[in-house]
Amino acid sequence: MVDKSLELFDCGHRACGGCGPAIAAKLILKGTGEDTIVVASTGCMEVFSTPYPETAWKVPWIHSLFENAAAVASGIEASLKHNNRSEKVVCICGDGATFDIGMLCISGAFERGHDITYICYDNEAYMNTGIQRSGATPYDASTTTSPPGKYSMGNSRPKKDLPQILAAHGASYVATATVAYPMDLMKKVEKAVNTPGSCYIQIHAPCSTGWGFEGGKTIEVGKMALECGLWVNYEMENGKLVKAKKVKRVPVDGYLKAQKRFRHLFKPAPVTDEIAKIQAIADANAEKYGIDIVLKE
Ligand SMILES: Cc1ncc(C[n+]2csc(CCOP(=O)(O)OP(=O)(O)O)c2C)c(N)n1
Ligand SMILES: [Mg+2]
Repeated sequence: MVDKSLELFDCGHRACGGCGPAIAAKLILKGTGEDTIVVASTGCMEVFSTPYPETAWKVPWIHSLFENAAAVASGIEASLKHNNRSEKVVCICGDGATFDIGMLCISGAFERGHDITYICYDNEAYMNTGIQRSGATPYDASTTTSPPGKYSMGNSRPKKDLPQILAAHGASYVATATVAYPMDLMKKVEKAVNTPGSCYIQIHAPCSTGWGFEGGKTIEVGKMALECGLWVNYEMENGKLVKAKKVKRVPVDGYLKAQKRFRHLFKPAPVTDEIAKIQAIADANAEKYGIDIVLKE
C-alpha cells in the first residue's frame, strides 16, 4: 500500500482560499505515491501550482497544451513500457480540458488502451479564463457565457455524462469521487493506478470563486452535492457498475442556495419550475445508480 503520509503536493502555491482542485491535487498524490509522472493541461491548477521558477509538485510533472494531455501521457507510457520502467502515468486536468477540447485525445488514448490514469478535477467551468461554461457545467448554473437574464435561466444544457462515455470505450476502471470524502478519493486513485489499462476518475472539486461561496465551505458544499444526488460517487469495472454510495437524499434546494451561481433561481422569488427540473436530474441520478437508502418498515 502507498504511504499516504507523504505530502507530494506542497503548500505555498497560489490557489484561491478553499480551492477544491488544490485539495484534489494533494489527495490524488497521496493515492498515487511517489513513483508517478503527472501530465497537466493548462488551467487553474497548472497556473496556481507552477509559476516559473516555482513548483508545488514533488513528483515529475509535465505541462501539456489545453487539449492534448492524454496524447502526451500516451507517449510517456509507451516509452516507459519500452524501457521496462514502472512509473505510473497520471493526467490531472480540468473539466474544460477533459469534457471539451481534450476529448479527441482522451478517446484515442482509451481506445488504444494505454496504461494511464486520467483524472479530471471537475470545477464545472473554465475557471482560469474567467468562469466560462464547459460541457461539465450543470443545468441552470450562471457563468460568464451562460448568464441568466431575459432569454435564459443560466446554462441551458445538462452536464455531459463523461464517465459513461469513457466506460463505453472499454476503460478498465471508471470512478467518481469528491474532495469532501478524502479517504474514498485516495482509495479510488490508488486502485486506478494499480489497474492495468486506461482508467478514468472524475473528482467533484468545488470552486469558491466560480461557484460563489466562502472558502471555508468547500467540504460542506461538496457533501451537499452528494447528499442531494446531483453528484453520485460510484465505481465501474470493465463497463459495469460495481458500487455506488447510498445516501439519505435531501432536496436540491440547500445545495443550490449555498452557491451564488444558482442565486437567480431564488431571487427575487423562487423559480419553482426550474428548481423542479434540477430536482428531476437528481431523482434520475438516484434511480440510475440506485443510491436511495430505503428504510425498512
Ligand atoms: C487551444 C486553447 N484554447 C484556449 C486556451 C485558453 N485556456 C487556458 S485554460 C482555459 C480553461 C481551462 O478550463 P478547465 O480545463 O476547466 O480548467 P480550470 O481553469 O477550470 O481549472 C482556457 C480556455 C488555451 N490555453 N488553449
Ligand atoms: Mg474547470
